Amino acid sequence: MKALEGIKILDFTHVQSGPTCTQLLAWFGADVIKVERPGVGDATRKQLVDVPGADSLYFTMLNHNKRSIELNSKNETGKEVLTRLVEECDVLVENFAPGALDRMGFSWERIQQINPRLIMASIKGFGPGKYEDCKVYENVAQCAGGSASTTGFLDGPPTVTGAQIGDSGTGLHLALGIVTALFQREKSGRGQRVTCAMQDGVLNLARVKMRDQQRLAAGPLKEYSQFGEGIPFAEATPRAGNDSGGGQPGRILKCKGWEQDPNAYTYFIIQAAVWEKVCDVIGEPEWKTKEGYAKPPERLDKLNEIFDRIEEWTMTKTKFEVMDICNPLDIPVGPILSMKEISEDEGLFATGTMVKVDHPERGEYLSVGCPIKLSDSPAQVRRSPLLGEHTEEILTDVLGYGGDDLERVIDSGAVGEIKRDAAD
Ligand code: CAO
Repeated sequence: MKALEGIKILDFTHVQSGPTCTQLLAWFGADVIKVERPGVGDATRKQLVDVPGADSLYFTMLNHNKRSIELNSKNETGKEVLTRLVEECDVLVENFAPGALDRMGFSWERIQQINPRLIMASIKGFGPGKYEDCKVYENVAQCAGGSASTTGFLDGPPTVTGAQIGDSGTGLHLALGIVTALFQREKSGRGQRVTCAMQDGVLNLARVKMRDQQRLAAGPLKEYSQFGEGIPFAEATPRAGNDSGGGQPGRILKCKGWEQDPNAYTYFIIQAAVWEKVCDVIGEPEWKTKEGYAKPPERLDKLNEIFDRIEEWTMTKTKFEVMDICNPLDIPVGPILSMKEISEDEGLFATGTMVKVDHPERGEYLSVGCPIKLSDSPAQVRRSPLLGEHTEEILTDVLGYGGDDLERVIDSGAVGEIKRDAAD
């Protein structure tokens, strides 16, 4: 039995933020019914296409383990079917532009009338306030949530990160809100609204930078490289390059082969507790006791010199050799792994974090599996559905349509063309 078995999700999500959330719920065993516009579907199906005619990786990697029903929610019969879905499902998840669901005639008030046990979960770009009506994408959220202003180098512009903290990060937050609301419903019997704004989700992940904003009032942030370099702090948390956020000096350093390989680098942290081991490893044993080097505060104005010396050593080793040498000594290091290296990492395939999935249109492709492991409910990654692949099965098995009634719905044009031979 899967953890969320028996829970039905009306998945009205699209693009990335919402689908990330419902994909997690599907991996945990919920029956996720993805509602898509007839003949069109989630826009990502046709975005960044690599195999002509097939659903894109953008779509297939965000919609595993779901079923797809085509449904025009603005058509009268479509509204009837949607109402039936609201009656049958436990959770509705959506990330439409603000007001879109109301315009369809499915406001929160209306949904509560139809099914008071339903949990309605929404992602919007901003919470209530002056920006609440804005449409928002990933990088807008990274900027508005404070991440971009604190990412990058001091002498460069604000920078966005490759990790999709606005979209996937908010999807993750919303999933927690949904299972929490399901837990409360066990006791209260009532559904509730769950909302998560992308700005808020990013800010939550940038929490330590808000910590630093307040610490600035008490003086300069000594663990930032700029302190040791004698560069004054301004009013806001600055960009900290590759400094580590936890107060221990850290940098990204070149390793053997860096001239050809853009990822031949390692992260290297000089934790106070292992300073002596670092000195031995790099061949500077006298730094263990030398004045100006022995104690962490004394080293702050020498970090460039120290890391240059460590880099001289790391450049004689591959990033994996650095890891092999430093790890047994508890010196925290981390190789900069490329997506290519990760895509070939057998260990990640063994744990299901990376998976190979078969797809009728595109053949075998790689995907990232479920990063959260439940011992009693292991995730089995199944391919994403083709557009409308399960329309008939959902109308009959979930909603109980049959006979003439089913034909009426199909003939109304509300559910697109029925696919009776969808491939496995
Ligand atoms: N049947 C009929 N109509 C449908 C439908 C269906 N099955 N599914 C969607 N529609 C309609 C919507 O009702 C809406 O119509 P109205 O504009 O008349 O209300 C229309 O399709 C477009 O929906 P949208 O405004 O949500 O889509 P968009 O492409 O214009 O905007 C996005 C996309 C992501 C910017 C916007 O949805 C948004 O801001 N969402 C919230 C924030 C978010 O999740 N952003 C992350 C996106 S991932 O980077």
